[in-house]
Amino acid sequence: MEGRIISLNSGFYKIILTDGNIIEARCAGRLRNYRVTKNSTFQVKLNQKAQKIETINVKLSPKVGDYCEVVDDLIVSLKPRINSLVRPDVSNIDQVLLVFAAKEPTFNFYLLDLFLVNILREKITPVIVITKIDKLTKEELFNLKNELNYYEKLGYKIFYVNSKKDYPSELISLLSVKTTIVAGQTGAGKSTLINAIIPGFTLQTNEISKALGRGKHTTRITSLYHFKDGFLGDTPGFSKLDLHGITKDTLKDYFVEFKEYKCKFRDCQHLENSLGCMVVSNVGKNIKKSRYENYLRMLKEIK
Ligand SMILES: Nc1nc2c(ncn2[C@@H]2O[C@H](COP(=O)(O)OP(=O)(O)OP(=O)(O)O)[C@@H](O)[C@H]2O)c(=O)[nH]1
Ligand SMILES: [Mg+2]
Ligand SMILES: [Zn+2]
Repeated sequence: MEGRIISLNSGFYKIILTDGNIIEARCAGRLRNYRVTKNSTFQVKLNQKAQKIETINVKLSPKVGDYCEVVDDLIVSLKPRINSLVRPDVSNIDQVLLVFAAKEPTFNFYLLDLFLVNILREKITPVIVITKIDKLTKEELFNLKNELNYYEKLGYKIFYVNSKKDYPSELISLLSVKTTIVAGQTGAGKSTLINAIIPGFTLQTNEISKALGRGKHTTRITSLYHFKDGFLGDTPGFSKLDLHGITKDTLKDYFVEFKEYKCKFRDCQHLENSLGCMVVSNVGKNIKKSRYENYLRMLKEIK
């Protein structure tokens, strides 16, 4: 039997089979990827891209999002992954809704840039969703939109929602036939957003702890839900994010605007003291200052 892992809880994997049935299985030890041949019978509409990937012979443990083969109640093999994120821990994703609260927790541009880098590295499409806009004054919202306008110009879609009231309908059309997950800080409103999107859903949500200014980790596991011929997944929030597999030389590739200014120096890291660097000379003009500062901060972290 073949299927896709939609959740993992204390060693038990929930798997949606190609016929739509959901079963529970375990995994005996670590697995080996196996070759996906062109005429593989695994032609579910769940995610056809899985067919195109070359075999990589690594041993890995199954995770949510993986396509797998099950014999009896055991996962026996995994399909090669298209991509794989560490936080949240999930694979074969087309799209991530980066959920940021406009307020509570406070909007954090560094986290946004960090997130974008991690997602772009895995060739996943980011969509920025700003929740809790009802908590801002008109002026505050205007200012936030003004700041975020820069990201829109970079080509990222941004949605502004009050998930408690509005039905973010424009967002829905982006979800069909794709695997999309919500990701973001604890208390940002990820589960609330999914409840607003999927009719009848009542995932557990929780007020963020005002005293601490951060959330209480309400969602504890990643789960994919079948929606619009694709999947929409809820994930646990986090308060910290690392850079995974990114080096000091590749970091700049994920700051898409840097490429536009065609720095003439080979292997330039666009450091502040690089005389004649076209990126540096555009900072504060065409390049948002906070983006550049966040780039330097990440570079420092990598080094
Ligand atoms: N006013 C308002 N409150 C919201 C909105 N979205 C979420 N909330 C509230 O924010 C709190 C946190 O929401 P959750 O959906 O539990 O947040 P989460 O991101 O899933 O949190 P974790 O599961 O811990 O990662 C809840 O009290 C929600 O009711 C919104 O658009 N407006
Ligand atoms: Mg949640
Ligand atoms: Zn440069």
